[in-house]
Amino acid sequence: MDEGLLGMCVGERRIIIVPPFLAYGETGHGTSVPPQATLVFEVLLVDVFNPKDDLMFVVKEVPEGCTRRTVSGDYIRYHYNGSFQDGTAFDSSYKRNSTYNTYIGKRYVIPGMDKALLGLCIGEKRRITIPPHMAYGEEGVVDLIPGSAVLVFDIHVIDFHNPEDTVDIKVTHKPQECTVTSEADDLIQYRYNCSLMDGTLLYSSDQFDSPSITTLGANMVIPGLEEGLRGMCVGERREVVAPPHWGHGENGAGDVPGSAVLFFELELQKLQKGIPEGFMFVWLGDSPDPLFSAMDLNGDKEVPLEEFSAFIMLQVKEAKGRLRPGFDAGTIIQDMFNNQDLNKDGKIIEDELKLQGESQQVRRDEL
Ligand SMILES: [Ca+2]
Ligand SMILES: [Ca+2]
Repeated sequence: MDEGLLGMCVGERRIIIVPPFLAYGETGHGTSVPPQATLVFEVLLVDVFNPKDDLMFVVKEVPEGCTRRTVSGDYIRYHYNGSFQDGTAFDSSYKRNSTYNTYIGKRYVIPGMDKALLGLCIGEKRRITIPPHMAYGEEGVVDLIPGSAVLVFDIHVIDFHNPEDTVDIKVTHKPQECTVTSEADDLIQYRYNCSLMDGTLLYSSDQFDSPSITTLGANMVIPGLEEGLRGMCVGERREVVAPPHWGHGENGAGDVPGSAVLFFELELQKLQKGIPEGFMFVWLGDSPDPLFSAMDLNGDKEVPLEEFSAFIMLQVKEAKGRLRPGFDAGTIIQDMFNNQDLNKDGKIIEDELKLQGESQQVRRDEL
């Protein structure tokens, strides 16, 4: 039998005829094998390994332009089909409709897989063969993996990142005229596509009827997108890769799976410079002088909230002043009015404006 099994490959079937002198000879064996019996075995080789085997892999697919490969300490998300050497499937991440996620090199997975996950590219597909001493050993796993089984995994790397990663920004188009760039407080309009690293499109500004508008620094978008939108000029395009700790984190959100790396394609369409921290309204040129008579639209020497509001909105409309972008104008104007109406009687008179101006430099700058 020893001889008959040599040189077989997995899946091969053989009839092995063993003469008595190579089997149980003159004595036979128990009640089932009589003396001098020639034995006929039908053999199917299911699984083979050598204790000296290392894991083996075959690269099935590597995306073009792969510049970074997994190292120990990275966090990887991958899909896999697990089978035995005879092709029988025992597990698959696809049937759970969720990637398998793990840190590499921290022994969270079987030793063979921990080693096999090194040196991979995003999008790469490999077939990995792991001998039992690098998998579940002689014990196996009850009801799932027999003892001493060789495991074959077909894996597809969806993405990986390192906890140290920051946002990766690649400028794909820069307009010739690029002097005014986006920064905190600016109100911007932009186009974007947001995808997973395997190319699955999650969100796109083209899906919405209204344009995507945000105030930078106002915590309105995920930090990775915020970072990617900074320092852009109108017309500039970028590709931005945001690791999950700059995105939706371990839990994900909406269609974004937990710990997913996000890929953004961005284009800045409009840029409106914002207002410095601490201000809610600024004059874009010189303020009217004298201010009170400009504010007192009907000339009755007092300015109630309605009149004050009409005055401010007129400045905004004529681009003489700017309210803080991204905030409710009515609320801002009410606050500004309350600051000027020192005696809280619901109207501003000239003396209040003067007093305010003399007592608080900051307030005068505001209005
Ligand atoms: Ca008035
Ligand atoms: Ca008053």
